[in-house]
Amino acid sequence: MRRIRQLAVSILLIITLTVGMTGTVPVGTVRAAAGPVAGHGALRVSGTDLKDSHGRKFQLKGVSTHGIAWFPQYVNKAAFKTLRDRYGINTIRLAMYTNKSEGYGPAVEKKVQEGVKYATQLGMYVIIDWHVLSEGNPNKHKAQAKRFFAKMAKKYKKHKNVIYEICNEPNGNVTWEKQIKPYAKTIVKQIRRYDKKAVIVVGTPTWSQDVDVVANSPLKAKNIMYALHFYAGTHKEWNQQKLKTAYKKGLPVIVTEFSISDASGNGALDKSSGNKWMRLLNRYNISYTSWSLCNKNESSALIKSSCNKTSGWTAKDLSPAGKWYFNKTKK
Ligand code: IDC
Repeated sequence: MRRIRQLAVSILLIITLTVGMTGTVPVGTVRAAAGPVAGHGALRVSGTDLKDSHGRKFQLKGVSTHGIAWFPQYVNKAAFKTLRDRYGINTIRLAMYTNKSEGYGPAVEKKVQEGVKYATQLGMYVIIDWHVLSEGNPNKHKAQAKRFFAKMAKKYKKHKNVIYEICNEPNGNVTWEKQIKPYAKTIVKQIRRYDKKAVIVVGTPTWSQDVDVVANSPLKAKNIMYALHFYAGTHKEWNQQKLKTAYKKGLPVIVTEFSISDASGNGALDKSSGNKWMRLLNRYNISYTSWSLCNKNESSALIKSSCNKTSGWTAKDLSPAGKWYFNKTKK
């Protein structure tokens, strides 16, 4: 009898230990180390939605760097980890300006690859942003873009977490039909030579505002999303209407850049306009990444200008825009 009781106690002990080891603690640890990509896998576009590998609707909640030539110090693993673990961020957008005068060259291309490496190690999604801005017309650097995206697609074709954004904000005297669509066709074809499935984000006319125009003649390719950018202090109902029109026409839209500052990246914050935008994005399951991860003395910067930390930020290190945004993303 005593033997049996002893045996029962031992079995119970073994069960408890086994459950303890293989159950909650270690699995939780592994999951935390592996990050969102481990749970959601490769993403794809389905109708207006971004979906994960289980076919469930998925939303990127991200942070965009400022130009990585100016603020390379924020492209570090500890920074991305802080954003992931403390603020619920699942995506990093690496903004690489495309003019030599804005730092474009081999050093920033290397920085992009460094950023992709950290994001991958942390199981985060990462957007490689070809940051067309002052040149207006994306065709101006089309040859470089072709070369760059071929290189990236070859390198990252097996990655589940890499997203390509091929022209940040076309602007000036360019239209969807004449300049942007032909450019997009060329670059998409180039990426697809190596990477058949990765999500590709295409910029839209007027600093990536005219998604309603693009909705009338989107590209025929698969896994494409179209960028809508807004700065809530400047862009309000009129721009939201463009989004509503595009969405109702079935265009898959992604907000790869936004802030609650004005369109200059500075000025007063408009939280109430920002809140309206966020409600709309969540209602439509639209992904977003906020401009920008830096401590520049401008109101869209997410870090206080007096804070020089490049990771490990707590609430007191965040700017008012940072506090507003991370309050929404953190779990
Ligand atoms: C801004 C930066 C600012 C920089 C300027 C020019 O916040 O520090 O001096 O670019 O390089 C965009 C652009 C984005 C802009 C941002 C704010 O994609 O590069 O960043 N903005 O003006 N589109 C609309 C607003």
